[in-house]
Amino acid sequence: MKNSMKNIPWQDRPEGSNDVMWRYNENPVIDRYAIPTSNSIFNSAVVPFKDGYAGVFRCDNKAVQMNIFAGFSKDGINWDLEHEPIDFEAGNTNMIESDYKYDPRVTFIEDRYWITWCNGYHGPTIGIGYTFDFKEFYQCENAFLPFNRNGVLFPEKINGKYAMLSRPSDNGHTPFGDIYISYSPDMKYWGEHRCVMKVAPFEESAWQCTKIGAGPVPILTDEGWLLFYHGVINTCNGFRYSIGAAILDENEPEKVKYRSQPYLLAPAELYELTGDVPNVLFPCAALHSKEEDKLALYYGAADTVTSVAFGKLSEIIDFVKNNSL
Ligand code: BMA
Repeated sequence: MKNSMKNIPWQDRPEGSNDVMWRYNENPVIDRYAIPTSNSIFNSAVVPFKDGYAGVFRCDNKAVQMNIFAGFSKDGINWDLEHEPIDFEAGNTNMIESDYKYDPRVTFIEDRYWITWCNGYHGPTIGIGYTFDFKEFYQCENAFLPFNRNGVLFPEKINGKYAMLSRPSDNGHTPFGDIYISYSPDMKYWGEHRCVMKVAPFEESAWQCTKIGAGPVPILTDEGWLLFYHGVINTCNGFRYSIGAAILDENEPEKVKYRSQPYLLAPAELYELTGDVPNVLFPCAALHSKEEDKLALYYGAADTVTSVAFGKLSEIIDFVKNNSL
């Protein structure tokens, strides 16, 4: 993929830090009230677009209706978000019902930008849509039956088929959750469902012992697919969401080669610890440049605002390999 970090105001690891990833020092990059109707803007996805970036943003309004909005940026930090939600036309189906939309991911495959999100259809399931220009959008068949969340496409076909990670769930604040992969010849019919990875044993890695879900679109590296994911522990004060990473086999991504035992980022800053849902880091996008060895991770903080963290691609891969479960 072309250098997607070129306009980002990169920051080096802060002096004195040993952490594998570090936060942008002006976080959060998108305020909860960035558009007139919003209560919160978080769990959002960005991609390189034209001479800058485009994105699909989860904006909950002040009635706390969840919907997704297009946005544009020159530098990946300062965003202009549309004030109206995305209005989808029929894509490969006329059945484009949606009670709500949230937690989008975006990736370019072949000739267009594909979007997945959690789509309300008799409960949460995986919605799919596409756009060529972030102006007109088309909605396709839902990928799966309810209940499912965290549908994340791979950025290219694998063995001739589209591939998607997902996390079968329930209709509420699911107290379980493992990551599966499914394949499709046409983005409409999905099958060949395989388990990729399950929660970790409490005594080995408790931050990811209650549920896990895929985050950004996986990145192909020399070691395989780098997958950031969220991991959850159920505490006496509720769920706590942290960020880990795994490396999946390039040709058989249901095979996990490495998986981080320690988290890469966990709630620690005020904007992560307080908000509508405290103690949540929820990554939905990553920009990277292999040549420059740089990565920018976009994550929702406390279900309220959108933030960015940086890391060196090679160091993240080494960290996952050297600290694998
Ligand atoms: C999940 C989803 C996410 C949210 C998270 C933490 O179930 O609803 O959108 O960020 O819970 O509240």
